[in-house]
Amino acid sequence: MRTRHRAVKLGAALALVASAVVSPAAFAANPIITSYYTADPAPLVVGNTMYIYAGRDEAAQGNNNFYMREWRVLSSTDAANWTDHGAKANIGTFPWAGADAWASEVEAKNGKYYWYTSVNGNGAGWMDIGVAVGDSPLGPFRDAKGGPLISDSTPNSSGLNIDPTVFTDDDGQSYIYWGGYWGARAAKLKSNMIELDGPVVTPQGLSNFWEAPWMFKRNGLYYMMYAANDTSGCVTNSNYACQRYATATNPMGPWTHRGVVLDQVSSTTNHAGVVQFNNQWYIVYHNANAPGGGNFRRSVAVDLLHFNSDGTMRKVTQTTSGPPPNPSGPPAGGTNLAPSATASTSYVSSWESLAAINNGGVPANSGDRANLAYGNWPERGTQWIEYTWPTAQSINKVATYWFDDDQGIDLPASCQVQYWNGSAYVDVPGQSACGVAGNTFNTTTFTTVNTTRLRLNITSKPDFSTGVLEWQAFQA
Ligand code: FUB
Repeated sequence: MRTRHRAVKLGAALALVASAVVSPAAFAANPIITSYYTADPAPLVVGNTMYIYAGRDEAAQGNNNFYMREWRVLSSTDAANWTDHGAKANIGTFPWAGADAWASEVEAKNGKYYWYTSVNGNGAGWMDIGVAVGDSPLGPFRDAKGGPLISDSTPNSSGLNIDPTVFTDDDGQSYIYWGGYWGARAAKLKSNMIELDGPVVTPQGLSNFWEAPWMFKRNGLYYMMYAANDTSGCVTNSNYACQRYATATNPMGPWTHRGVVLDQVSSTTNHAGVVQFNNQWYIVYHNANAPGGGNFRRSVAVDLLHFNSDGTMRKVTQTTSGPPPNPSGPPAGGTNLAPSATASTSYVSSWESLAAINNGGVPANSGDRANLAYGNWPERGTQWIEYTWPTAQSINKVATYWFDDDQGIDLPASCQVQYWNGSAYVDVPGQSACGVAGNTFNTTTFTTVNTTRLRLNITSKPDFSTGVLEWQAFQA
């Protein structure tokens, strides 16, 4: 980032329109997309889908300055083939900002998606951290606060307020970490996700921190990965950067430095994120490897990440092939008996389709109608869907992906799995919680039943109807 110069402010009235629809395209190599330049990737897993939120490098060839005006989204269900969803936020998303759509990260919380961004506000100082919010991983996103979450006027803020990474611990407490120019910072977030909760602290132990922190947790241990640019084992020339990492037993540190996980890349900046997806760990980063690429024309790459048995990270092998396809399967394996069943229901809206529930679709999120949707609007209260097989089946698990159209259909208040015992419908025995989370398969296990008919009772929230994108039933 030493070569970074302040970009020309474009003015708050900049008329940038985030793309509403972009033709999807598939990619299966590194960089994962070469039709334009992408940088500062932040992965997020929702259900069976990995999303990557990335800035777009628009600098002309030979221009040694960042020119970045929008943030884009890509997604994959196998971490190898990627769909481009276009720009889902841009400088115009933040009316108080004017330029420099730098590194960002999305955090899921409270059923919403909070997009923390580095952006050049029009106030005093240079870079600020803003936050946008949306109801799905693909938005639409709107400014959540009406001003920066963090700016130069935030007490004890970083010398450069960029590169937010947000982490939510198992107890529900969220934290934000950020910083550049060697100044790492951390703070708690209030549960509304748009206010700091308490003082900004300076984390201890992040040796040679330069910028681009990324926080995650694995097996009870906290990991902070970050860009460093020292020449003591990191880079050959301090215009470049590597990714070092540290671990801690508390999300606020103190941190113990563990070493380099990603060597210098072909671009001067080095910005990465780590995520677990379909039982495999991945690192998502950028380099200058696309045709015509450079330090201000970067491109996102994905590679496998491995841990040693003591929890330390192995150094990443940077590839041009990318990882092998790792498709989503059913939640915990087993044979899904749903496609061989006949489906019936208490009610289906005439424009929706009961066939949705057992057509084998893998929804990207709860609003994804790509493989049809079952909905029972305007019915309320308890409705049911049911499977019938010509012969008895042994079943001990179901998985439900709820439909939520953000209109009359919402996630249910509760649900209950029942089976036909030969004379009546009764609750399946030993039933685990019947989950009602959006954007994921909700798995319910129970003691094996032998039956020709299985039913899902769905109880709506007041004033809403309910819907299902996929209902799987597994052979015991
Ligand atoms: O893309 C602009 C800046 O370069 C990011 O905010 C830094 O992390 C570095 O990648």
